[in-house]
Amino acid sequence: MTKIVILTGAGISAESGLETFRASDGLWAQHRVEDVATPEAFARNPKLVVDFYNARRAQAAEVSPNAAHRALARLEAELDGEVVVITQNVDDLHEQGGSQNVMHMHGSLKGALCAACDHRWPAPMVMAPGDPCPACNAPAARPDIVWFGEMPYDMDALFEHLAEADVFAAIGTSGNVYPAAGFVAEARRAGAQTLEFNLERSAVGNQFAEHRVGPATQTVPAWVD
Ligand code: BJW
Repeated sequence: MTKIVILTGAGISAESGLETFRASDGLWAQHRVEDVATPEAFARNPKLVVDFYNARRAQAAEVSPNAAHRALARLEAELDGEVVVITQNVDDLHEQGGSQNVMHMHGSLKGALCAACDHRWPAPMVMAPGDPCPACNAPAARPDIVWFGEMPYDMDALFEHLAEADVFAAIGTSGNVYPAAGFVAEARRAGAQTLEFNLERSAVGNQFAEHRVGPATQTVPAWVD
């Protein structure tokens, strides 16, 4: 039975209309990463951080899955084997596109997390700093997002999937952020065939055996179908 593990990044959602992080007009061009995506930034200025994620949540609610998301859902439905999508994205376009086996290693815009007791619950469309936690009542609600310096979700399960992969494909990710950037090395160690789908070679592009260069909405359906 073939096992395909797919890592996705902001590039797969770009053609749905969501900005990537490291393009010159991307998210980090308007916000210094240390101002919005670290626990220290949230402690210093919770309103700035919560407003940034409120704006991202509103944008994500406006967009739809594209041909690349839908192709991955077809792959999962039709493959005689297992497809696991590990996404770094905090949107839910994979699920909207029909994928069922999706792991959100960097959290989700749809989630809230208690900074005091780690309870997780569905986020309202507009969060406010100091919203109370429904479990412990501390005024400590924060977006359920994995920031720099924090441990991504489900690491043990992710590494188990990588160790069992026959094929590892990375789609639309720049290879700048670890541990995700190290997954290709892990998959190679497991003997997987490795492919990268991107507009250009990523920072870890030389570790992939194959490259499909171009927009994901073209290269991913061409691979799947
Ligand atoms: C297209 C396209 C189209 C465009 N078609 N392609 C080892 C070495 C050095 C540092 C570290 C290290 N290990 C850990 C660190 C520290 C740190 C880190 O990596 N720092 C680096 C900056 C060096 N990592 C962490 O702190 C992580 N935690 C951690 O490591 O815990 C300890 C641990 C140790 C060992 C094992 C396990 C754990 C946490 C990282 C959290 C990242 N959080 C963010 C923000 C929150 C989410 C959000 O707000 O949305 O997550 S950062 C940001 O980058 C976001 C993304 O998920 C992530 C990756 O970005 P992505 O998706 O690759 O986007 P871009 O914009 O960079 O690239 C887009 C790509 O698409 C480009 O290549 C385009 O060409 C392409 N593209 N359009 C195809 N149409």
